[in-house]
Amino acid sequence: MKLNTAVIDVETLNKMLKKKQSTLRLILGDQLNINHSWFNNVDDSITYILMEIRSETDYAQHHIQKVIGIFAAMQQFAQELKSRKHNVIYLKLNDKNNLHSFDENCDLLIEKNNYTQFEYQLPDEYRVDEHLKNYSKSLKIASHVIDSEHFYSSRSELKNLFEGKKMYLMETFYRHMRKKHNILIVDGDKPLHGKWNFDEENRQKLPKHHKPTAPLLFLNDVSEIENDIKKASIKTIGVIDAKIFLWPVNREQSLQLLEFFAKECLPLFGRFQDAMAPNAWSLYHSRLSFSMNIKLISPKEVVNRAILEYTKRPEEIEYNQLEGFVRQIIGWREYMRGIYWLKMPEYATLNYFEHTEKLPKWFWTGKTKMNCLKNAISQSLQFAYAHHIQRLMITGNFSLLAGVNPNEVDAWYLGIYIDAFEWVEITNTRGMSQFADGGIVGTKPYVSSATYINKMSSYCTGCYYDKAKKTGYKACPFNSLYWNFYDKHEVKLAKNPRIGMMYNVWRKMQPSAKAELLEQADYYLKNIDEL
Ligand code: FAD
Ligand code: DLZ
Ligand code: SF4
Repeated sequence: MKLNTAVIDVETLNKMLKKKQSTLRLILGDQLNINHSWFNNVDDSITYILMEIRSETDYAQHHIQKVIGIFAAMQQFAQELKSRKHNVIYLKLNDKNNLHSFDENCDLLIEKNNYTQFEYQLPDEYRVDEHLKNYSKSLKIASHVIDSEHFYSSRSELKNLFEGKKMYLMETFYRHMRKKHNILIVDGDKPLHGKWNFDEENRQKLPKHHKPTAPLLFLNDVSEIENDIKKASIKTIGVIDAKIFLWPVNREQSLQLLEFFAKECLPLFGRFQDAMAPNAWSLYHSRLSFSMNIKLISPKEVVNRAILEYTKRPEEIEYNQLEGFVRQIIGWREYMRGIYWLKMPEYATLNYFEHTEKLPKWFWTGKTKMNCLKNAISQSLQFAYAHHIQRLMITGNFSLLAGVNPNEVDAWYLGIYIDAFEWVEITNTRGMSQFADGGIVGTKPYVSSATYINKMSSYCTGCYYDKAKKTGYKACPFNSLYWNFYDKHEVKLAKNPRIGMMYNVWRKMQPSAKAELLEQADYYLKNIDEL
């Protein structure tokens, strides 16, 4: 007998067998984008699956508000899809048939419901990307991956832009994005108002009697979700009052927060972007990172809404407020993502200064006499939020000066903030804040003594320590730790043109003064849990 052989794919085989085509589409907890093309048409042969699973609740010790926020948003999103007549399966945390991993749950459903195709959107996190790539390869049915249709740039855009270059300057990337997307551009490729970056007009301290606008908060009752999390004994950090979960959990609330930002906060956003004050936990910041990172709203919507407000109120909103805000989103946010996809997985292992210390215990309680750290940490535990300068120049600055292992620092940041997803957390923490990448993201380490903290905040006024003292009783720890850091890393840093000046000061200091500073730093480092 003569045999004919041919290579055919699974899809063709299914068609030949006249098997009814049906597709399982996986939606991750940070892919809640209702405007994705997946949802343009209702198709009865397609089923969407969302799942609350231990692989995701346990890969970091998350803030309780982060887990609740993601579950609440996932549940609302599933409801929204159902109300639009899509087929949806929602696996809750304590469902008996929940196997707690993306692949095992999908396997079970594929077997039970005979799906002929599996589809997912490009994940934002390397770990999940690898997991789903391998899972797809292992499947006996056809599988497809599609873009998440959220970002301005593709995963490889930054890589392509800097091909053959040694430095990955954010400013270069930002200008490229402005031109490519025609944002705040005139005459084809020129920056509006003659300059690309108006940063030097920002960065002011809050005036003494200035009362910042109160933040818009939501009163979401999430007690049911909190009970589920407690029942499953998931280890979390931080606190929650489950009757008043204040973060947006759906698109409508996210759009309300965007409106509030445009009307109330944008006019002073840039000016007080770097300011810090006790009891004012978000100042004029947008608090839109959570909504954007889980894709309830898109960066385009946010940028366009801010530009519209500026256009409507040119007398009230100075251009530097707008440009500063747009730069954070089309510049920093997209840039960090590009660096992530360029440098992972190696990026997660970088430790330029070879730091090995542990974080002080009070990073989990806020119980320290250092007022700046007490405020930044306490508000993070209370709200799962701190703004950029608190993250960079208070907690990040201290961790770097204290020589903490970047793995420890990353784990803390990945857990504590409601907006923390690895692609944007690790590049900011390990890169920008800890300089563990040796200068890929930043051109110099962000460290400071009390001088900077006092310049940008009123924390020092109420502090146990004395901001002006470098050594001795109640001397501010930042002051000696700062010089200790430069001394310890002279070989790695002295040649950096942005730091050379500091080494001139250090070298000219009296040997006795230097020794006193190093002794003070040594004492503080040995007694770090008591600070
Ligand atoms: P706004 O001040 O209102 O800024 C508007 C938007 O710009 C933000 O929502 C955010 O999407 C974007 N943005 C601003 N700065 C950055 C930046 N450096 N990188 C990326 N996007 C930026 N951001 C996260 O979204 N997730 C994180 O896990 C995260 N971890 C950080 C860790 C450290 C050590 C540092 C220094 C920064 C981190 N950031 C992170 C960046 C930034 O601090 C937050 O995006 C911002 O504080 C979120 O608050 P907001 O929405 O009120 O921001
Ligand atoms: C962060 C998170 C948490 C805590 N829980 C879930 C979950 O139960 N189910 C889910 O689909 N996603 C969750 N996420 C978000 C994922 O970790 C995120 O989708 C990946 O990190 C990819 O970016
Ligand atoms: Fe922070 Fe030092 Fe100021 Fe105290 S004195 S708030 S520790 S910088």
